[in-house]
Amino acid sequence: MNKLTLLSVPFGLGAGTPGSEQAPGHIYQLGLFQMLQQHGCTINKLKDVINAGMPSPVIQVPMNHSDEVIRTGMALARAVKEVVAAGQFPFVLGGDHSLAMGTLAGLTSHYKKLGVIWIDAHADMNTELTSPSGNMHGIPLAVAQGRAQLSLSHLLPGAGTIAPGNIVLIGARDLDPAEEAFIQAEGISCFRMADIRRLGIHAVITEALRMAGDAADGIHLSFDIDSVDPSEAPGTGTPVQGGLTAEEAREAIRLLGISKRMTSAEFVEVNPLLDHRDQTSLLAMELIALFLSSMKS
Ligand code: B3U
Ligand code: MN
Ligand code: MN
Repeated sequence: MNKLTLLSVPFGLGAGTPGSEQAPGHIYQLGLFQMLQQHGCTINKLKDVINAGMPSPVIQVPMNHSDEVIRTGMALARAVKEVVAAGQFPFVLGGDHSLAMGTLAGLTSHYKKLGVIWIDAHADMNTELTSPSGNMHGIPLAVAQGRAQLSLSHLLPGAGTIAPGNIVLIGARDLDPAEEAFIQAEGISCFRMADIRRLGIHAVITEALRMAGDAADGIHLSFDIDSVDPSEAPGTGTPVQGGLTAEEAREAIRLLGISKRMTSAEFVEVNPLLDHRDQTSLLAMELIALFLSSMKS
Protein backbone atom coordinates (compact mmCIF):
# COMPACT_ATOMS: atom_id res chain seq x y z
CA MET A 1 0.00 0.00 0.00
CA ASN A 2 1.07 3.55 -0.61
CA LYS A 3 2.03 5.60 2.40
CA LEU A 4 -0.99 6.80 4.27
CA THR A 5 -1.98 10.38 4.99
CA LEU A 6 -4.83 10.86 7.42
CA LEU A 7 -6.82 14.04 6.90
CA SER A 8 -9.16 14.85 9.76
CA VAL A 9 -12.00 17.21 9.03
CA PRO A 10 -13.74 18.33 12.23
CA PHE A 11 -16.62 19.88 10.35
CA GLY A 12 -20.33 19.16 10.85
CA LEU A 13 -22.29 22.10 9.47
CA GLY A 14 -23.45 20.14 6.42
CA ALA A 15 -25.64 17.98 8.66
CA GLY A 16 -28.89 19.06 10.26
CA THR A 17 -27.72 18.12 13.77
CA PRO A 18 -24.50 19.34 15.38
CA GLY A 19 -21.94 16.87 16.72
CA SER A 20 -20.16 15.15 13.83
CA GLU A 21 -17.44 17.83 14.00
CA GLN A 22 -16.37 16.16 17.26
CA ALA A 23 -15.87 12.72 15.71
CA PRO A 24 -12.20 12.88 14.67
CA GLY A 25 -11.00 14.18 18.06
CA HIS A 26 -13.20 11.73 19.91
CA ILE A 27 -12.09 8.72 17.87
CA TYR A 28 -8.44 9.67 18.43
CA GLN A 29 -9.11 9.97 22.15
CA LEU A 30 -10.63 6.51 22.23
CA GLY A 31 -7.36 5.13 20.87
CA LEU A 32 -7.35 4.97 17.08
CA PHE A 33 -3.60 5.43 16.84
CA GLN A 34 -2.88 2.71 19.40
CA MET A 35 -5.22 0.37 17.56
CA LEU A 36 -3.52 1.13 14.24
CA GLN A 37 -0.16 0.50 15.84
CA GLN A 38 -1.34 -2.89 17.11
CA HIS A 39 -2.32 -3.72 13.54
CA GLY A 40 1.07 -2.64 12.26
CA CYS A 41 -0.30 0.36 10.35
CA THR A 42 1.81 3.46 10.11
CA ILE A 43 0.37 6.84 9.38
CA ASN A 44 2.87 8.82 7.44
CA LYS A 45 1.22 12.16 8.02
CA LEU A 46 -1.71 13.52 9.99
CA LYS A 47 -3.27 16.76 8.98
CA ASP A 48 -6.24 18.70 10.32
CA VAL A 49 -8.23 20.32 7.55
CA ILE A 50 -10.25 23.20 8.77
CA ASN A 51 -12.15 25.89 6.98
CA ALA A 52 -9.20 27.94 5.90
CA GLY A 53 -11.12 31.17 5.57
CA MET A 54 -10.80 31.29 1.80
CA PRO A 55 -13.43 33.28 -0.03
CA SER A 56 -15.97 30.96 -1.62
CA PRO A 57 -16.76 31.31 -5.30
CA VAL A 58 -19.56 33.65 -6.20
CA ILE A 59 -22.35 31.18 -6.54
CA GLN A 60 -25.77 31.31 -4.95
CA VAL A 61 -26.49 28.00 -3.30
CA PRO A 62 -29.66 28.36 -1.21
CA MET A 63 -28.75 25.70 1.32
CA ASN A 64 -27.93 25.68 5.06
CA HIS A 65 -24.35 26.77 5.81
CA SER A 66 -23.40 26.48 2.14
CA ASP A 67 -20.60 29.04 2.51
CA GLU A 68 -18.88 27.11 5.29
CA VAL A 69 -19.37 23.81 3.46
CA ILE A 70 -17.87 25.26 0.28
CA ARG A 71 -14.90 26.76 2.10
CA THR A 72 -14.18 23.50 3.93
CA GLY A 73 -14.57 21.62 0.65
CA MET A 74 -12.06 23.93 -1.02
CA ALA A 75 -9.49 23.40 1.73
CA LEU A 76 -10.02 19.63 1.70
CA ALA A 77 -9.87 19.42 -2.10
CA ARG A 78 -6.47 21.08 -2.10
CA ALA A 79 -5.21 18.84 0.68
CA VAL A 80 -6.43 15.67 -1.06
CA LYS A 81 -4.91 16.75 -4.36
CA GLU A 82 -1.55 17.29 -2.67
CA VAL A 83 -1.65 13.88 -0.99
CA VAL A 84 -2.47 12.10 -4.25
CA ALA A 85 0.19 14.05 -6.14
CA ALA A 86 2.74 12.91 -3.54
CA GLY A 87 1.78 9.29 -4.32
CA GLN A 88 0.14 8.72 -0.94
CA PHE A 89 -3.21 7.22 0.06
CA PRO A 90 -5.63 9.86 1.36
CA PHE A 91 -7.87 8.73 4.21
CA VAL A 92 -10.41 11.37 5.25
CA LEU A 93 -12.09 11.26 8.65
CA GLY A 94 -15.14 13.51 9.08
CA GLY A 95 -17.22 15.24 9.92
CA ASP A 96 -20.45 15.12 7.96
CA HIS A 97 -20.88 13.78 4.43
CA SER A 98 -20.86 17.21 2.73
CA LEU A 99 -17.07 17.06 2.92
CA ALA A 100 -17.14 14.31 0.27
CA MET A 101 -17.43 17.13 -2.25
CA GLY A 102 -13.97 18.31 -1.24
CA THR A 103 -12.53 14.80 -1.28
CA LEU A 104 -14.00 14.09 -4.71
CA ALA A 105 -12.86 17.44 -6.12
CA GLY A 106 -9.29 16.64 -5.06
CA LEU A 107 -9.50 13.09 -6.40
CA THR A 108 -11.04 13.95 -9.78
CA SER A 109 -8.33 16.51 -10.47
CA HIS A 110 -6.01 13.48 -10.60
CA TYR A 111 -8.16 10.46 -11.53
CA LYS A 112 -9.94 11.11 -14.80
CA LYS A 113 -12.29 8.12 -14.49
CA LEU A 114 -12.83 7.62 -10.78
CA GLY A 115 -15.07 4.83 -9.47
CA VAL A 116 -16.97 5.43 -6.22
CA ILE A 117 -18.40 2.91 -3.75
CA TRP A 118 -20.88 4.77 -1.54
CA ILE A 119 -21.96 2.80 1.53
CA ASP A 120 -24.81 4.77 3.09
CA ALA A 121 -28.48 4.54 4.14
CA HIS A 122 -28.98 7.50 1.79
CA ALA A 123 -28.07 8.24 -1.82
CA ASP A 124 -26.91 11.83 -1.15
CA MET A 125 -28.04 12.64 -4.69
CA ASN A 126 -30.39 15.55 -4.12
CA THR A 127 -29.68 18.86 -5.80
CA GLU A 128 -30.23 22.29 -4.27
CA LEU A 129 -33.65 22.22 -5.95
CA THR A 130 -34.81 18.78 -4.77
CA SER A 131 -33.35 18.75 -1.25
CA PRO A 132 -36.17 18.33 1.28
CA SER A 133 -34.00 19.44 4.21
CA GLY A 134 -31.69 22.11 2.81
CA ASN A 135 -28.79 20.18 4.34
CA MET A 136 -25.61 20.03 2.28
CA HIS A 137 -24.77 16.45 3.32
CA GLY A 138 -27.68 15.30 1.13
CA ILE A 139 -26.19 16.57 -2.16
CA PRO A 140 -22.52 15.54 -2.61
CA LEU A 141 -23.13 12.79 -5.18
CA ALA A 142 -25.28 15.04 -7.37
CA VAL A 143 -22.59 17.72 -7.20
CA ALA A 144 -19.96 15.12 -8.15
CA GLN A 145 -21.95 14.16 -11.24
CA GLY A 146 -22.27 17.77 -12.35
CA ARG A 147 -26.03 17.84 -11.83
CA ALA A 148 -26.23 20.53 -9.14
CA GLN A 149 -25.61 24.27 -9.26
CA LEU A 150 -22.46 23.76 -7.23
CA SER A 151 -19.87 21.66 -9.03
CA LEU A 152 -16.58 20.06 -8.02
CA SER A 153 -14.73 22.53 -10.21
CA HIS A 154 -16.14 25.37 -8.10
CA LEU A 155 -14.20 23.87 -5.20
CA LEU A 156 -11.03 23.16 -7.14
CA PRO A 157 -10.30 24.39 -10.66
CA GLY A 158 -9.45 21.37 -12.80
CA ALA A 159 -11.67 18.97 -10.85
CA GLY A 160 -13.80 16.65 -13.00
CA THR A 161 -17.02 14.71 -12.58
CA ILE A 162 -17.97 11.14 -11.72
CA ALA A 163 -19.82 9.18 -14.39
CA PRO A 164 -23.09 7.56 -13.21
CA GLY A 165 -21.81 4.20 -14.50
CA ASN A 166 -18.88 4.35 -12.07
CA ILE A 167 -21.02 4.86 -8.95
CA VAL A 168 -22.24 1.98 -6.78
CA LEU A 169 -24.57 2.57 -3.84
CA ILE A 170 -24.65 -0.01 -1.03
CA GLY A 171 -27.11 -0.10 1.87
CA ALA A 172 -29.52 2.53 0.51
CA ARG A 173 -32.91 2.49 2.22
CA ASP A 174 -34.05 6.11 2.55
CA LEU A 175 -34.20 7.73 -0.87
CA ASP A 176 -36.19 10.83 -1.83
CA PRO A 177 -38.43 10.68 -4.94
CA ALA A 178 -36.05 12.79 -7.07
CA GLU A 179 -33.15 10.54 -6.09
CA GLU A 180 -35.14 7.40 -6.99
CA ALA A 181 -36.06 8.90 -10.33
CA PHE A 182 -32.49 9.81 -11.12
CA ILE A 183 -31.13 6.40 -10.11
CA GLN A 184 -33.70 4.73 -12.36
CA ALA A 185 -33.13 7.09 -15.29
CA GLU A 186 -29.34 6.74 -15.20
CA GLY A 187 -29.32 3.06 -14.25
CA ILE A 188 -27.05 3.75 -11.27
CA SER A 189 -26.04 0.54 -9.50
CA CYS A 190 -27.81 0.39 -6.16
CA PHE A 191 -27.64 -2.53 -3.75
CA ARG A 192 -30.51 -2.01 -1.33
CA MET A 193 -30.82 -3.91 1.93
CA ALA A 194 -33.05 -6.55 0.30
CA ASP A 195 -30.36 -7.16 -2.33
CA ILE A 196 -27.72 -7.51 0.37
CA ARG A 197 -29.86 -10.04 2.27
CA ARG A 198 -30.57 -11.97 -0.93
CA LEU A 199 -27.04 -11.99 -2.39
CA GLY A 200 -24.91 -11.75 0.75
CA ILE A 201 -22.39 -8.99 1.42
CA HIS A 202 -19.53 -10.94 -0.18
CA ALA A 203 -21.20 -11.13 -3.61
CA VAL A 204 -22.33 -7.50 -3.33
CA ILE A 205 -18.80 -6.25 -2.70
CA THR A 206 -17.35 -8.40 -5.49
CA GLU A 207 -19.92 -6.97 -7.91
CA ALA A 208 -19.45 -3.43 -6.61
CA LEU A 209 -15.71 -3.58 -7.21
CA ARG A 210 -16.34 -4.79 -10.74
CA MET A 211 -18.99 -2.17 -11.50
CA ALA A 212 -17.22 0.83 -9.93
CA GLY A 213 -13.76 -0.31 -10.95
CA ASP A 214 -14.10 -1.50 -14.50
CA ALA A 215 -12.35 0.97 -16.74
CA ALA A 216 -11.74 3.24 -13.76
CA ASP A 217 -8.31 4.60 -12.87
CA GLY A 218 -9.01 4.66 -9.13
CA ILE A 219 -11.72 3.61 -6.67
CA HIS A 220 -12.85 5.73 -3.74
CA LEU A 221 -14.73 4.37 -0.71
CA SER A 222 -17.16 6.75 0.94
CA PHE A 223 -18.44 5.14 4.13
CA ASP A 224 -21.33 6.77 6.01
CA ILE A 225 -21.77 5.14 9.42
CA ASP A 226 -25.57 5.44 9.08
CA SER A 227 -25.34 2.50 6.65
CA VAL A 228 -25.12 0.37 9.80
CA ASP A 229 -28.35 -0.35 11.67
CA PRO A 230 -29.09 2.08 14.53
CA SER A 231 -29.15 -0.86 16.98
CA GLU A 232 -25.38 -1.08 16.49
CA ALA A 233 -24.57 2.48 15.36
CA PRO A 234 -26.98 4.86 17.11
CA GLY A 235 -24.59 7.83 17.15
CA THR A 236 -25.42 9.47 13.84
CA GLY A 237 -27.63 12.38 12.79
CA THR A 238 -30.07 10.61 10.46
CA PRO A 239 -30.39 6.98 11.57
CA VAL A 240 -32.56 4.68 9.44
CA GLN A 241 -33.85 1.32 10.65
CA GLY A 242 -33.08 -1.90 8.81
CA GLY A 243 -29.40 -1.37 8.02
CA LEU A 244 -26.24 -3.44 7.77
CA THR A 245 -25.23 -5.44 10.81
CA ALA A 246 -21.86 -4.45 12.26
CA GLU A 247 -20.64 -7.85 11.09
CA GLU A 248 -21.72 -7.13 7.51
CA ALA A 249 -19.98 -3.75 7.69
CA ARG A 250 -16.77 -5.43 8.92
CA GLU A 251 -16.93 -7.96 6.12
CA ALA A 252 -17.57 -5.27 3.49
CA ILE A 253 -14.68 -3.15 4.73
CA ARG A 254 -12.32 -6.12 4.98
CA LEU A 255 -13.13 -7.30 1.45
CA LEU A 256 -12.61 -3.81 0.03
CA GLY A 257 -9.29 -3.58 1.89
CA ILE A 258 -7.89 -6.93 0.75
CA SER A 259 -8.97 -6.29 -2.84
CA LYS A 260 -6.04 -3.85 -3.07
CA ARG A 261 -8.12 -1.87 -5.55
CA MET A 262 -9.05 1.07 -3.33
CA THR A 263 -7.10 4.28 -3.89
CA SER A 264 -8.74 6.56 -1.28
CA ALA A 265 -11.38 6.45 1.44
CA GLU A 266 -13.44 8.54 3.83
CA PHE A 267 -15.45 7.74 6.97
CA VAL A 268 -18.22 10.17 7.92
CA GLU A 269 -21.31 10.98 9.99
CA VAL A 270 -20.27 9.61 13.40
CA ASN A 271 -21.93 11.92 15.94
CA PRO A 272 -20.46 11.42 19.45
CA LEU A 273 -23.16 13.68 20.98
CA LEU A 274 -25.91 11.27 19.90
CA ASP A 275 -24.03 8.10 20.78
CA HIS A 276 -24.72 5.54 23.52
CA ARG A 277 -21.58 4.82 25.53
CA ASP A 278 -19.34 5.46 22.51
CA GLN A 279 -20.76 2.42 20.72
CA THR A 280 -20.68 4.13 17.31
CA SER A 281 -17.29 5.80 17.70
CA LEU A 282 -15.80 2.48 18.83
CA LEU A 283 -17.31 0.67 15.85
CA ALA A 284 -16.00 3.36 13.49
CA MET A 285 -12.55 3.09 15.04
CA GLU A 286 -12.58 -0.68 14.59
CA LEU A 287 -13.75 -0.41 10.97
CA ILE A 288 -11.08 2.17 10.14
CA ALA A 289 -8.33 -0.01 11.65
CA LEU A 290 -9.71 -3.07 9.86
CA PHE A 291 -9.80 -1.26 6.53
CA LEU A 292 -6.30 0.14 6.80
CA SER A 293 -4.77 -3.07 8.09
CA SER A 294 -6.44 -5.29 5.51
CA MET A 295 -5.12 -3.07 2.72
CA LYS A 296 -1.55 -3.71 3.71
CA SER A 297 -1.72 -7.49 4.35
N1 B3U B 1 -32.18 12.67 1.71
C1 B3U B 1 -32.37 13.57 2.82
C2 B3U B 1 -31.86 12.96 4.11
C3 B3U B 1 -30.42 12.73 4.23
C4 B3U B 1 -29.47 12.62 3.27
N2 B3U B 1 -28.30 12.36 3.88
C5 B3U B 1 -28.51 12.31 5.12
N3 B3U B 1 -29.78 12.55 5.36
N4 B3U B 1 -27.61 12.01 6.07
C6 B3U B 1 -31.73 14.93 2.54
O1 B3U B 1 -31.72 15.76 3.44
O2 B3U B 1 -31.28 15.19 1.42
MN1 MN C 1 -24.26 10.19 3.50
MN1 MN D 1 -26.45 8.68 5.30
